[in-house]
Amino acid sequence: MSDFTSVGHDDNTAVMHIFRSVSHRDHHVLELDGGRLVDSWESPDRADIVDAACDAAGFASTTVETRLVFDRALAEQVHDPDYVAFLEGAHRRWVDEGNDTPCAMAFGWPARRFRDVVPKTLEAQLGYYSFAADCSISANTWEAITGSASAAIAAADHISNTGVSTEAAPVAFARCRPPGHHASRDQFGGYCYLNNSALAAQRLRNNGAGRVAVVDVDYHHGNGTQDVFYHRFDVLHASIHGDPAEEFPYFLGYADETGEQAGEGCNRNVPLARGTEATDWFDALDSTLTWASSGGDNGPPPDALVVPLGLDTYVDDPISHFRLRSEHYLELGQRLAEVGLPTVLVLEGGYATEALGTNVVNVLTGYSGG
Ligand code: Q9C
Ligand code: ZN
Repeated sequence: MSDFTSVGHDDNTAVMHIFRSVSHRDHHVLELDGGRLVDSWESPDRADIVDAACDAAGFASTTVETRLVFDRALAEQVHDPDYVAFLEGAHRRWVDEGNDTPCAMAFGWPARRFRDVVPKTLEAQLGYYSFAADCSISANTWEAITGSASAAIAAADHISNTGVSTEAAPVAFARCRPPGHHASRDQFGGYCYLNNSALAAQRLRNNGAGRVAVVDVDYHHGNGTQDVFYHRFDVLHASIHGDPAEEFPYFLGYADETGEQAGEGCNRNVPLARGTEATDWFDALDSTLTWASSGGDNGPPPDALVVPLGLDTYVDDPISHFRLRSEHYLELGQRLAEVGLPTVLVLEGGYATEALGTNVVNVLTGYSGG
């Protein structure tokens, strides 16, 4: 059974284990970008490149079987059950309604002073259950998103079960695709459908962690994860990201969003300007890790850490604008390991495919003391 009793983790020899999602290759969708419908930046190549690089570096891995691991009740703790059902059925309905295009895509959203009422038709529900046109639903999207969620769930179970017998805090890397941190309680967008990192955090809670901290290092604000936990005390959420005044998701991620009700003081945002260099980024990381590992603004320290791991902070990322270089990902891995908590790293963004394998391996290597 799980055991989050804290023990000394002086010996920094964490054994990294990778959990990979199946069925991701058949999820390839279109996005509206620069006024054109193009193949999504979030391509199947990304996961294949990460897998090849991790294999070459010698990390142990497990391929996660969705039907054995996907947990709908868990998904419904994090997401609106009607939203989950919508995702499952959307592409079938798209076809049944006579569409001959491959991707179901929204075109109208509930904007200011519109009503928050679930509409009836598929085309209206596509808008109701999403917030951006960079994200569509193809025939195999449900398979891929449940697979991706399963990788995160299996990684969470792994660190819960590894327990106190090991010398270093247990760690796992969920190689998820598609990513998840933009998916809110009831909206998809930003290439995300089910929130893999939120599922990992909730699973750790269900497995016995008293409190869980989520520290999101993707270039983009983790709006979905923030939304899921915004009123909650048991899961802290922090995100370091491009200032929403100039970057996606544009309408959430400001520093004054600190949580509400029981979650007041349990959310922290660090928006940074386009062009931010590694030194400033690591200053933000250090202060954020200190905040998270001490229990946020109030309450006890967390028992486990979830890191939505985006590699789109890389200097050559084609859609992002921070300036980290490949060697900085070794340092990121080291800093995360120094927190000393049982940790799940969850793959989020990162679109410079030529460097993505190296950058992921560097985080894992840095974490593992290499
Ligand atoms: N013109 C993640 O990194 N769309 N999502 C960009 C470019 C939004 C990124 C469009 C980017 C979403 C998981
Ligand atoms: Zn991102």
